[in-house]
Amino acid sequence: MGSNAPALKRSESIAESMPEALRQSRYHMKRCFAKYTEKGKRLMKVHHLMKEMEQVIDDKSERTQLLEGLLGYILCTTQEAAVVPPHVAFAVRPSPGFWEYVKVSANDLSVEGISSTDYLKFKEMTMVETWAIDENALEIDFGAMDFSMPHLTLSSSIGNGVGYVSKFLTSKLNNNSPSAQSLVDYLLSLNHQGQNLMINETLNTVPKLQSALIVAETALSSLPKDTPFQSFETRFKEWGFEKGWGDNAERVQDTMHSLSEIFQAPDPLNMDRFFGRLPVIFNVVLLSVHGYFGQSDVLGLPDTGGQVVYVLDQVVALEEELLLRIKQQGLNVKPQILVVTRLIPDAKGTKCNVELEPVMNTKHSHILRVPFTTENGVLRQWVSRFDIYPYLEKFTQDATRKIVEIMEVKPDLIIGNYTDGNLVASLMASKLDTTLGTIAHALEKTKYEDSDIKWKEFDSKYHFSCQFTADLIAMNSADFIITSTYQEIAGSKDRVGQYESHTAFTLPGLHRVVSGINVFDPKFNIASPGADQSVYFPYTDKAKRFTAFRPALEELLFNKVENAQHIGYLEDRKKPIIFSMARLDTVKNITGLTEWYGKNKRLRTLVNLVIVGGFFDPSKSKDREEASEIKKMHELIERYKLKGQIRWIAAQTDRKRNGELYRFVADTKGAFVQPALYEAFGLTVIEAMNCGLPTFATSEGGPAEIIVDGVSGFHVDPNKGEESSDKIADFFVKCKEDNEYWNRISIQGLERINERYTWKIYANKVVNMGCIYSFWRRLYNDEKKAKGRYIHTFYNLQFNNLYRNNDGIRVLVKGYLEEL
Ligand code: UDP
Ligand code: LCN
Repeated sequence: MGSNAPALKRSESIAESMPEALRQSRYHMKRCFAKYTEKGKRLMKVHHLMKEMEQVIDDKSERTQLLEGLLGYILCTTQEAAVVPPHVAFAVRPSPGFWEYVKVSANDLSVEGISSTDYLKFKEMTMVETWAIDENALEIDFGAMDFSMPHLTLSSSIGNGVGYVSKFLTSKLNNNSPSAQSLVDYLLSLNHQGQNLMINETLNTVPKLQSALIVAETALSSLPKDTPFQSFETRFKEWGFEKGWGDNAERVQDTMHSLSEIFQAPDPLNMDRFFGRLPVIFNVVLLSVHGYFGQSDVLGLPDTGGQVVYVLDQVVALEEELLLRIKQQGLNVKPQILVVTRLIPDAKGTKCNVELEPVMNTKHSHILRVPFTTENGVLRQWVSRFDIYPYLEKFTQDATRKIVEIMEVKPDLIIGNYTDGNLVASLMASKLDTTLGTIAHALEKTKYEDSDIKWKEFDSKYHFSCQFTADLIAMNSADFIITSTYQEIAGSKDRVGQYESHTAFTLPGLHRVVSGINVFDPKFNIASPGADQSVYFPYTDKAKRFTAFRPALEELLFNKVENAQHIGYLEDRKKPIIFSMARLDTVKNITGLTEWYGKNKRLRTLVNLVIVGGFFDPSKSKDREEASEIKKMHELIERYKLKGQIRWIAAQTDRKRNGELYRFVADTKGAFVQPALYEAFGLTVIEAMNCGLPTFATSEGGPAEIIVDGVSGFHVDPNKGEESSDKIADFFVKCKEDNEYWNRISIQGLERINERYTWKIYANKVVNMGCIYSFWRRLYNDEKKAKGRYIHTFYNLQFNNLYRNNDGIRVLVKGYLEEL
């Protein structure tokens, strides 16, 4: 479709504009629809639609003309079509988050707008007709519970939830509205271990609080700015003000003024400012259940990747932010953060069998490990994240007890990570009535084509029936959702977002989700992670560099011996290195990169290839995908005779040494390549960029947003190997021609990181979320309760049965128990 293709008129729906578009090319369209329907029922993707159209309209200029018109636009924005002759039902996505469904009759080309429910039924008809026509098929409709909560309306606003909640609060809290009293009640409820904060009962109405604020502000204006709160604490308490407003006269006055402004005429700026200063969060629980969760020697173990890095860095950043805020609030309180994970007795030499462990680089944060138990006792070994569901309910109960015992109060904020952590977090937050944030890292649904409609094909391996259901429960329970990038929520112009794919989908035989999540819900926020800048810093920071690792890195990269640590060798060590590091999952496409390199003679002449990931004996891998990727790596090294140009190094667990490894590669004027078939975010991308290493990263997923192509790095299309490997080769040719080119990309990568991808920016955003959504959930308490009851029913009647009756899981659980 040309860029000047006529878009829909704003006022027109697809259902309204399509008949005219079809009429204009009626002859061709009749033939086209006859072709679409001639094979009977089936599901078609946009490339199928295009291909068959090409077969029907063989004149290229006629085809181009058609594709440049409205019809081309409609076809290009179609995500899929369900063919049930004589009809073809289209799911059209004109822009991120917006969907429209229409059915077209192949007989007379009549067009009718249909609901998402009807579209899903069409889709089911192509596979499981009995379910599609079953009048009692279970339909899940979370949207039915959204009675009054405001929603965004523009695709471009998606992901800026906090900003819009401030705006919505502004209109809701205008003078004399009952919501202004809700704010007073909320302030009255703030306390730390039973001690009031901000105000006490003396100021229990808007007028009383407003007058007291005027008196207090006048008193404060006569004090030196740095007068400590303690000097006027007693007088303020008599007026009804408690601790929490600030640590000195200036800050207290500033906070009070923001509140006075809100009462007078609310505006988003003061709203943001005031909520950001409230003493709401002291005790935080972060749930990250699966994998080996430890601070050393765990990375690269099955199911143990970026999530662990993310959560550990997150704790450090959150604790720093809480300590800063608590000081500024004038309080003398210790924050507590507990990272809750599972205790694995067979810890494989890691500390995953230790119950309580302080988190490094923090003062008050711990990892708490709680074992999985069944009626047979404690489960000793690691369990894949795909098989984990049967253990989670009991784990939630045990962990909740333990958390309250250790914290001695209930947490103020619970944040879940990934499906299992999010499910546990939802159950826990509902039990404790605590504000809930969730983080997906990567939702699995979009990783596999048609994973919903064909769920049965995947279920024995992945148990997606459990996973997608758990994800729905968590995302609907959450008060706010933290995402790493926009694309995670709503995708891009052409690609459906991970959350967006849960808007309407169907698991035939289980349930039809007619409204699963609304990406325009202001609960969605983008807060991208950073990389630990004490570990990942520019290669040019000579004084900071961990030079002690040099000899070991020399050995790791250049020693010609093959051993359990490395295989292959680098004949010409003067060449720059292209480097990649990842778990050996299929989706990481490390084998793809190896093949691109193997096939591209020019690239092979220019650079060496270094891969870090997995290990070398497939028979020793317990992970289903890892074993096959290991085998494939060996085959590729043989097939393309890569020895002499490739070094394959086993998974590395020492972060500091890895930091130095990225810098070592930068010293060779090399590059980092992240070739994943799909990557949710991609921590390695920002680690490399932090080290000043020019980075080529996949155009599929988060990295496409992190890097501005050609400026702060480059995008590579994982599905176009030749084009991608040529792009990398072109870069190295250009570096030879222009001495400054490599440096420019390196510096621009660093600039991009410091503007957007740091933990400081992240922690500030997340604590603000905790503060503002704690009030937001109260304001919409009735709605929240109704949804809570619906979720409770769904969990008990559907989810619980799913994992109990899931044959695949039953066999696995039996297997685990027999090993005991
Ligand atoms: N990593 C590592 N050793 C390895 C492979 C990966 O230390 O052998 C680290 C890597 O530096 C990064 C994380 O594991 O911090 C991987 O995160 P990413 O977001 O790239 O991918 P994920 O594994 O979470 O899918
Ligand atoms: C999981 C993933 O797949 C990565 O893309 C992320 O970077 C990582 O988690 C941390 O969020």
